[in-house]
Amino acid sequence: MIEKTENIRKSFKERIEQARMPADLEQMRIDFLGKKGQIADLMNELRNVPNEKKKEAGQRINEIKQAIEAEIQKKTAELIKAEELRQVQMAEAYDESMPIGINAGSYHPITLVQREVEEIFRTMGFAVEDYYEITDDYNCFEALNIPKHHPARDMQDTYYLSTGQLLKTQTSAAQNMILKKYKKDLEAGMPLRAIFPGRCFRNEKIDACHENTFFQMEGMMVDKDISISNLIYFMKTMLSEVFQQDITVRLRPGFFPFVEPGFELDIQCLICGGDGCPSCKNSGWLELCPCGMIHPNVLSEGGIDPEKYTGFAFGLGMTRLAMMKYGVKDIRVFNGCNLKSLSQFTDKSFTVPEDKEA
Ligand code: FA5
Repeated sequence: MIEKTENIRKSFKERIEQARMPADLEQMRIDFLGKKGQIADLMNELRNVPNEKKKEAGQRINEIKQAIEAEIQKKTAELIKAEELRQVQMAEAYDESMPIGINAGSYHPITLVQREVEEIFRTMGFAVEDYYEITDDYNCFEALNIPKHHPARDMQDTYYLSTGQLLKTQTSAAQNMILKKYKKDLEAGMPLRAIFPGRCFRNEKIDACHENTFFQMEGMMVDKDISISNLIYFMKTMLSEVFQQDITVRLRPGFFPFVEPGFELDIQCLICGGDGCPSCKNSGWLELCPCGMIHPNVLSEGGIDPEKYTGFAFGLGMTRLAMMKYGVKDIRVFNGCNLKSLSQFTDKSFTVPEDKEA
C-alpha cells in the first residue's frame, strides 16, 4: 500500500509538470480523483489493510488526495491566467489599421539640406524662425524699401489671391516681422541672430535652374558695429561647413533695394566644374546667396534705430544648394514627385558623382 501511494505521488508529479492546458488537468483530475481513479482504487484497497494500520493508511490516502486537489487547482489557475495574458498580447500585437508592406519613405532632399544648414547656424548662435507662405504687399515689398511701381518688383512677379494677399517671393518677406520681434532683446544688449527658411513662389520661366516654387533660407544679424567683415566671415564659415570641400566662390556687387551695399555671392558650378552647362545657364557660375548690409530704411521700418544699429542679411538659395550638394542637373527633379528619384538622396556626402543622373 505504501509503495502504491508513492507510485501515485510520483506519476502525478510527472504528469502535472507536463500539463500545458486546463484540459490536461481536467483529465488528471478524473484519472486521480475520479470515481474510478487511482485514489478511489487505494480507498478500495483499504479494506484489505489490517485494522490496527487502517487509520494511518487512511490518513496517508487523505493527505495525498488533498495534495493532488490543491496542486490541480493551483496549476489550473496558473494556466488560465497565462492563456488570458496570451490572448491580450495577441489582440494588442494585431492592429488591423496598420498598413501592410508599405515603405516608411525618406526625407525630401530639400529637408535634408535645410536641416543641415539650420544646424550649422544654430552652432553659431542663430535662432531658427518660421514664416508664412501667404503674406501681403507690405511685408514682401514695401517694408523692404520696395515701394509700389519700383522696377525691382519686375524680377519677382508672383501669384495674387483675391484677398489682395500674395504668395511670398522671397524669405526676406519675414525681415520686418523678425526685426520687430527681436527689437526689445536688441535694445537689452543681445544681438539679433536669426535664420528663417521657407518656400518661395515666383511667376517664373522654368528651366534647369529656375522653378516657380523653390526654397530659400534668409539670415539676419543686427547689433552695434556690425560690418561687411562680419558678413564675409559668416558667409565663408557657412559655405565651408556646408560643402566640406574646396569650392570656388565669387563676390560681386548686386542690387537689392533692402541692402546697401549689396552683393551677389556665386559658386562655381559643381555639375560642370565651371565649363558651362544648362544647370548654370552655361555661365560656369550659379547665383547662390545674395547678401548685403541691411538698408537703414528697412531697420527703421522694423522699429530699429539705424543710427545705433547696423546689420547684414543674406538669402541662400536652398534648392540650388541641394542641386549642388547632390549633383542634380535639373532643378525640376525636386518638385517632380518621382519617388524613384527623390528616395535616393539620403547620404550626407557633398561629393558630386561623375555621371550621377537624378
Ligand atoms: C532674393 O530673393 C533676395 N531676397 C536675397 C537677399 C536677401 C539679398 C537678403 C540680400 C539680402 P534673388 O532673387 O537673387 O534674391 O534670390 C536669391 C536666391 O534664391 C538666388 O540666388 C537663387 O539661388 C534662389 N532663387 C531665386 N529664384 C529662384 C528660382 N526661380 N528657382 C530656384 N531658385 C531661385
